[in-house]
Amino acid sequence: EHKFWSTQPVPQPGEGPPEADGYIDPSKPPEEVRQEPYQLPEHFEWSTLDIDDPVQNKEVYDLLSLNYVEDDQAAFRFKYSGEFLAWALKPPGYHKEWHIGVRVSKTKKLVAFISGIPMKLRVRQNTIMVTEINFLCVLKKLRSKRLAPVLIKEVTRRVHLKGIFQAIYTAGVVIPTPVAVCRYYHRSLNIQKLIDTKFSFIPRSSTLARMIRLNKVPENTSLPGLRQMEGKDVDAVTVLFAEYMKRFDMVPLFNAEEARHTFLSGAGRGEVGSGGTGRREGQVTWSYVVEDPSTKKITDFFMFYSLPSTVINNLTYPLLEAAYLFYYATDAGVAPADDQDGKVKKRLTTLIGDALIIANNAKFDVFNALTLMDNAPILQDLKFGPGDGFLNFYLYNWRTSTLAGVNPEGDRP
Ligand code: YNC
Ligand code: MG
Repeated sequence: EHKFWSTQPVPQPGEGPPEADGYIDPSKPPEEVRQEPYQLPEHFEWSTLDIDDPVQNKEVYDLLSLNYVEDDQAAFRFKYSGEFLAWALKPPGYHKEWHIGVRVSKTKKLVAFISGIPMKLRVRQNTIMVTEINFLCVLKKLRSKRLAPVLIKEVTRRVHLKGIFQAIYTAGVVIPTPVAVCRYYHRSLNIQKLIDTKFSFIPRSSTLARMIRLNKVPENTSLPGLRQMEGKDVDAVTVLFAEYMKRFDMVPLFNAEEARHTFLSGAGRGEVGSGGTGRREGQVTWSYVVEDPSTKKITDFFMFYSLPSTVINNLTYPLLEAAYLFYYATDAGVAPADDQDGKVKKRLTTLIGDALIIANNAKFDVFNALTLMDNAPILQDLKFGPGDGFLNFYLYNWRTSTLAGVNPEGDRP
């Protein structure tokens, strides 16, 4: 079935839940790690990409723009910006050796890519150093030639050389073996455009006018003390986030420096932006805090990021502007993740409702979220609808039982 994945240290089909959490293969001392790069097919060569170099950044951008993830109907394709790539690939302590390309030896054309970044991850009660693998991409013309396994083995080797033996990654495809499955939900903002690009359809029982009315978003945010996050908020947000994330079973652990990078991406770092309307050129993240007007305490935080998709074969609308809900935290939520009095749900509905208003004012067409963290219970009230997309979460060389409670409504159709 899985010629490659059956050889890898991942839970195999039919294994059942493990007796205890832990690694599959033990770590190796550096001298036992393979020192030579894996062999590529003839006429191809390895190339380490420098994402800070505008020329190389553009090469990755171009490869992904034309060849990265599409939906099942091949109607939309993710279009990560160069700024997004710089943000995603260069957290504090990143290794440039983990930004791996494959080039045609003769022409030097970039034809494949895979990346890893370091991250501290808590999985239930264990904290492990992992690499987060992302942006695996092979030129369309070179598909189904078993190049992907070579890229995966090479990144694994380079990660092992740095003393890391576990990884986290997500994919739309199902391979051995997801640790969690989430469903994409979508909140329509620009109805007219979503219909014209066939992202959404008018149900038989509705009309365009009715859909526009139902999805109307207020002009002004509702929470007193809501403002853009700034550099001076980093320490408070780092603590708020760490406390809130104790509710969940698989979470990244950020120190203040990592939080600053993740929450205030390059473009917005330490700057005060445009006050939530409009957007700055190349802006990747939108991060906001609630500062209690009387105590001056930071009580809440949220962020979303900009990830447009190419609308394939649409000349009127070449780009769908999508905002993705990313991290958030509120002091209404503490561990464990129960919410018997509905306090968290209530607070988050207001908080993320304000995120929708900011995204709408910034002219995003749609606001996307996954069924993870505390999202699922608030999606319906905020008029999100289920999409066709699912996202599978994977751990490499780490066993734990399937994460529960992540996916209450996420059954595959
Ligand atoms: C995938 N997305 O099953 P078997 S997500 C992992 N993730 O192996 P070939 C994948 N494996 O089943 P193609 C995968 N897609 O025979 C396919 N595979 O065991 C497996 N698409 O290789 C597949 N980007 O080269 C099969 O396939 C084998 O030419 C087949 O290339 C695949 O970034 C791909 O969706 C995805 O560019 C490169 O289709 C290509 O089709 C493509 O013949 C569009 O490969 C873009 C796209 C994937 C986005 C992502 C996360 C990747 C995670 C990789 C696994 C990391 C493991 C941990 C490593 C570090 C460990 C440490 C320490
Ligand atoms: Mg291939």
